[in-house]
Amino acid sequence: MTQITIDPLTRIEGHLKVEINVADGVVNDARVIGTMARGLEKLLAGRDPRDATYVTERICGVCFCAHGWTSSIAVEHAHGTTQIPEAARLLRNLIAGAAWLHDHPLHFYHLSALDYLDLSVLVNYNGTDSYINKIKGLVISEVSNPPVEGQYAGPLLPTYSSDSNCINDLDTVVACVQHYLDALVMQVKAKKMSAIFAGKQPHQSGIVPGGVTQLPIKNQRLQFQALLNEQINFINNTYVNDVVTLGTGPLLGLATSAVGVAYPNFLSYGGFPEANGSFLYPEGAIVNGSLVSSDRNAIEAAITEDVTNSWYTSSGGGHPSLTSQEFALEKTGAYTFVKAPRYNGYPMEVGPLARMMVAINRPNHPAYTHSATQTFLSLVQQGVQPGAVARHAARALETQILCDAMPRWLNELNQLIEGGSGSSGQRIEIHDTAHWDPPATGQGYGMTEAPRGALGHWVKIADQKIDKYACVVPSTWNASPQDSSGIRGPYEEALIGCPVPDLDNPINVGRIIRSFDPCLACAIHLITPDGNMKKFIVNG
Ligand code: NFE
Repeated sequence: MTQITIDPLTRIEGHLKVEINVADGVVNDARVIGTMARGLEKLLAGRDPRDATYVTERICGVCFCAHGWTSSIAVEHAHGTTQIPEAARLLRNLIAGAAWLHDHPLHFYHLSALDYLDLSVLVNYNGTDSYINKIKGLVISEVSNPPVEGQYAGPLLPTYSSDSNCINDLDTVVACVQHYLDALVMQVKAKKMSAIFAGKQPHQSGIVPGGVTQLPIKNQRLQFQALLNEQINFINNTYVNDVVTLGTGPLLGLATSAVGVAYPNFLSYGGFPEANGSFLYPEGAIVNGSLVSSDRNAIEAAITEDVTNSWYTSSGGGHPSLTSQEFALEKTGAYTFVKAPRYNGYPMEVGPLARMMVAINRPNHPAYTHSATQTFLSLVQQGVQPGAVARHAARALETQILCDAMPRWLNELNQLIEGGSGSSGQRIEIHDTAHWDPPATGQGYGMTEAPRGALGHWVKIADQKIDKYACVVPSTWNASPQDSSGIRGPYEEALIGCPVPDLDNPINVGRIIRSFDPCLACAIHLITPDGNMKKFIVNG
């Protein structure tokens, strides 16, 4: 048996370490390790509850909208606010939706696609086609000009060597590298969309407890519409095409294998509220392949966090609002700063695949009949397994669902504003943040869907200040360690059985973990400037 450590595993976004044991060419044990200390919730203690929206957005540079939104809902819940203005609902959907349009293609093109491409066909190209040579020049300069000598920090490297699953058709590789570049431009535009309605990006400032800060004027709405049209074109004609074409073509063998399959347990809190109280992406919990609940309050009550193998005090499990936030670095057996959330004791996969699995299990929900959901269902019926390739397909297809909803929400917003229900530029929070007193005491939670999955914030308020704050983020669910029963988290379970025919080239491990789109910055929230965790704890 051979032990392999990959640290960091994630491309660009780091601090996720993976240790695997390989015997007879397959992984038979795995530990996923979050290597940064979590502490952001402690920083919130004693602060004004309204600060939580802005502070929690700093957890992460990609899903900040989700944190700000979820935090606002948690504070609203603690306050007793059950309804926000209709225009605020639409604006929140549009602000966060634009962030998703940035996030999902980024994951595919910039963080994952290179796991499936054999760039050597481009590097070794000797033809005269000027366009191909231009693309080749880009790849070569990545290879030969590392910004720090000997260290490849560029987007195309580091990467593992190609294997037999890598695509080596020159035209496909060239097209994917071109789309990699196109996607960068589209991401700038998606961020701009979100900033038009939310004041700035990253770290929006438009969503606040009670609503949003202002209504956009007509010019802003027109700008947003124009940029949205470009996004829809790119998502439908480039991103989804690439993912589905690759997944059902050259990668079909991988897609129909068990590579990267975790548990038949999936969780969605429901994402993007509609006017009638339902969600664009349906809520639900699937355990052992069956939908067991679609009641959000019941789901919330069934969540616990186990810290048996995490560097926190107390080994017992508890509701997220109760679990320890005190570090215990010397704890025997502990191996990660990530806690182990469980639903009724079960590890649950969250994210695009989970949302799609819930959608295909809820035939009466509007999402079920969407062509993207039906495409996913047909992939499953054709034998595509809920593993690495399926996660990419689900992510791309659910972006199409969002692309269909966003113009509708924008139209509704236009009608609301132009119909006279609120004049442009007017503040429309129901609790103006400057004049709204937080409740003296209260407790609440917010549950949303972030791009990487189910996101929950819990807040307890005492003396108008935050007494305790807790975040259970998507990557906490997926990157969770073994619990007190020795049950692995979803990343760990997905690695069991992973083929590693070449011990020097564990490319399948990267494919599996990256298919979840890990964000350890979200899962664990603080690092010391010198990287010395212990020193921080002692002095901190
Ligand atoms: Ni830092 Fe996040 C998302 C949240 S963590 S990216 O999406 O919440 O999984």
